[in-house]
Amino acid sequence: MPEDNIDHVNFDDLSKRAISQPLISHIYTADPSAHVFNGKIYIYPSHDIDAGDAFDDLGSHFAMEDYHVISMDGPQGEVTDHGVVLHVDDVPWADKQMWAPDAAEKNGIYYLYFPAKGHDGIFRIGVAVSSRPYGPFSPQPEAIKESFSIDPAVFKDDNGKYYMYFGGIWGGQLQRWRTGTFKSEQAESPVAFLPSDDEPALCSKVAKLTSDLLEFAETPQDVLIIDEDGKPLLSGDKDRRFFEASWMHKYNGKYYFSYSTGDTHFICYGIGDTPYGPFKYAGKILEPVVGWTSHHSICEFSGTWYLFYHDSSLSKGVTHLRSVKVTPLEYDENGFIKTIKPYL
Ligand code: FUB
Repeated sequence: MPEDNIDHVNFDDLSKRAISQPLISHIYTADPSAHVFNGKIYIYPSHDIDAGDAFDDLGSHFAMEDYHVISMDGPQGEVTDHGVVLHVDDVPWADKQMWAPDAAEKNGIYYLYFPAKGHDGIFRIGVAVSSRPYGPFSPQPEAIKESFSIDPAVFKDDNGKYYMYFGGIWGGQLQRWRTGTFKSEQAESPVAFLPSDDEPALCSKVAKLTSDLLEFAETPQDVLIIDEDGKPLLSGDKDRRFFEASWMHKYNGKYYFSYSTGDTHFICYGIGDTPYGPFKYAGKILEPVVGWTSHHSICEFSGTWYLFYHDSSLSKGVTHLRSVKVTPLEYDENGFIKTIKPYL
């Protein structure tokens, strides 16, 4: 239920019909990236605030300044907020808009990956390091070399290799990198430089990380999503094409690439045979939630799979004040994910 019709929504009724409730309500949190570290669930979300910026199609109202980490002993367990683990003022290269983060672990070291706009107004992706999953995290002095756009998601494959998926169109600036260099003209238009409707859609990007997990080990390449005929999804296929919020998980040896369709508000996915794809479009994971954005992660805990997601029900529909939630996720006998309706 995106922003239109929001005036007609009875939020008390909607909250009662919601399949799950906010995990925490003393702050607003969004974009939950969940991982199991040391037998506990750790969630790395955005920390939503109201900085007074007006709603626009570039996402200027998402003016977040810091990150918290949330942990739980299990999906039904008590939730701990570990407080501020990284602030934009502590990141030399970053100026503002600390958007959707993710984390990874290697050899007992924890890495927090985050996008932010640099002082030049260009989104880059940074990394900060800690000896504990709940931080605090110390940022690297520079952003990851040749990084751009938003929404990093880091996936560890069974062979110990790590891959970063990233990118987002409109305010996430992916379309402005189409030619390989950043287009600074028409900065106020979220759709300038997008392919036309009958051209292949822009893709999320993927790059293997270096063994120290601090840089790209290769030039990022396209994460292709193909239709039932093996053709790339088109830019005009707005109910299915990639917009932002990449996530990767593995189920029964197959690679599941999931993402948000942005302006059509679905979480969708495709299935592939390698971390690079291509991924054959496989369906919807989550129907639209209250609020404009939808963003998720998927992880297994004690043999059950869970979808972590957000909505704006607690803030009564305020797009940039969201709350993190969790609900079980099921596969059918053919490995397809059963679509989740967030409200009964
Ligand atoms: O939270 C800011 C942005 O909203 C994220 O980076 C996007 O994925 C969307 O959820």
